[in-house]
Amino acid sequence: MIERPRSHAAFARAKKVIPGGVNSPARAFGAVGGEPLFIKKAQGAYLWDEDGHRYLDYIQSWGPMILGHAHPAVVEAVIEAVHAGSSYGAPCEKETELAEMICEAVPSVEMVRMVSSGTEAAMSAIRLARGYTGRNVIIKFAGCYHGHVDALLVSAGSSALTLGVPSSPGVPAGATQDTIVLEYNNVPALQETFRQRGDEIAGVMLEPVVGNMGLVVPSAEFRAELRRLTHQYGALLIYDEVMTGFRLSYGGAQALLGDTPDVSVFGKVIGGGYPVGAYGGKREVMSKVMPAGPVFQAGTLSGNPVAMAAGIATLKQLKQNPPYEKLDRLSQMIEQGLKQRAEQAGIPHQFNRVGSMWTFFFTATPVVDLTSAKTSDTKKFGQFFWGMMDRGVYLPCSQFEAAFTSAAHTEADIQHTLDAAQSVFSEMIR
Ligand code: KE4
Repeated sequence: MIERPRSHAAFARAKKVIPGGVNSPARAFGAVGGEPLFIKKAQGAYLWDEDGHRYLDYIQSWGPMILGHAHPAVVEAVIEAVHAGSSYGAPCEKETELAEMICEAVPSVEMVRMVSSGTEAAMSAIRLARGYTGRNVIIKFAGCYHGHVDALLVSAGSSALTLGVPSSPGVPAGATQDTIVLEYNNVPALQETFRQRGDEIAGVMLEPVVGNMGLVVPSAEFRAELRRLTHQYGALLIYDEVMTGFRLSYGGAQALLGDTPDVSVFGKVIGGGYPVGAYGGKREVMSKVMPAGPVFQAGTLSGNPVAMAAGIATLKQLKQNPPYEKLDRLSQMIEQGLKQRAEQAGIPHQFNRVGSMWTFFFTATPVVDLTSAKTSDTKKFGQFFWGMMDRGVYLPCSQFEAAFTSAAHTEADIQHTLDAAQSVFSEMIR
């Protein structure tokens, strides 16, 4: 493993004043061993660490940087905005402009409320579902992650799963007593739950394409039953598009799949790397949100003009120069190249992908839910992760995360990625 003395020193310093030396456990490298790299700068498809090493970036801040880092249009918009002040505590037109862009892009969304993170958006969507229906029970799916919301931090994916702590200390039983956790893609379990408790269910929340147990695709039957049963029993269908929104298509996963949820949750891409989350849906539902309706939700920096400027600039780029065909083509090159090299090396694997979100699983078992995802050899993943890192390719630091291709990646970058993987696979089977 390459020595990285400056990151090592930075980590030691950080651990003295920040729990675990990081501001989010997902970055702690707990799942792959070793120490996190401290990043000095990012540009386009690349990250540079404090020791001056350059990496091809497939984590992209866990999804927001679809255009690549420090895109000139976003930088320019943010600089212009910041000179006009960074937060007013009063409404400004930029909030309306981004809301209009989201509503125009996502037909199921007629109104939207801005917040400052995906967690805040998911938490608020749950409260709205409960306030709108007058019911308490929420269904979520094992392996899906919706931020660190007490009610949903049960069998969560992402770092909670990675750290082997599917439900966290500090979450009181009262906060999760109304949360039912089912297996993703398990249609009979969904049907039985609605049969037994349908009139208690306020909402069903899911990642419409999952990133947080590694990439997992919903079956058409699962999606159809979700929509049919929620309609039949008067529960809200909530698509958490924090990761997939404006990433899998300009209209998100729901546009790609042809689905119409009642409420959608957004984050990541709509902030262009700045703190933005949002939840939106039908006018009739969203009109319940205060001050239009009685369901309380508020936030000091919600819709602040600088983050709005970054989101608007990002969505303008995505609308004017849609990268989705390129993202799919480059990601398909990765898929075909990695599968071919793994087969040649005799390494059991699965490769799941939708557009520019993908995961290479070290398992021979098709990955369709959390149980099958967890058949993956996480030790092998750690070897792969560090082998690729030492060859200048920065992958998500967990087997149970999705990797992201950006519009800044080039075919040469993909070729470098495949050459590195070939070298690592050869090392792994020696
Ligand atoms: P944030 O609160 O981190 O902005 O969003 C929470 C969230 C909600 N829904 C989905 C589908 C998400 O993927 C996320 C956050 N994703 C993780 C990585 N898988 C963020 C990384 C981190 O927590 O540091």
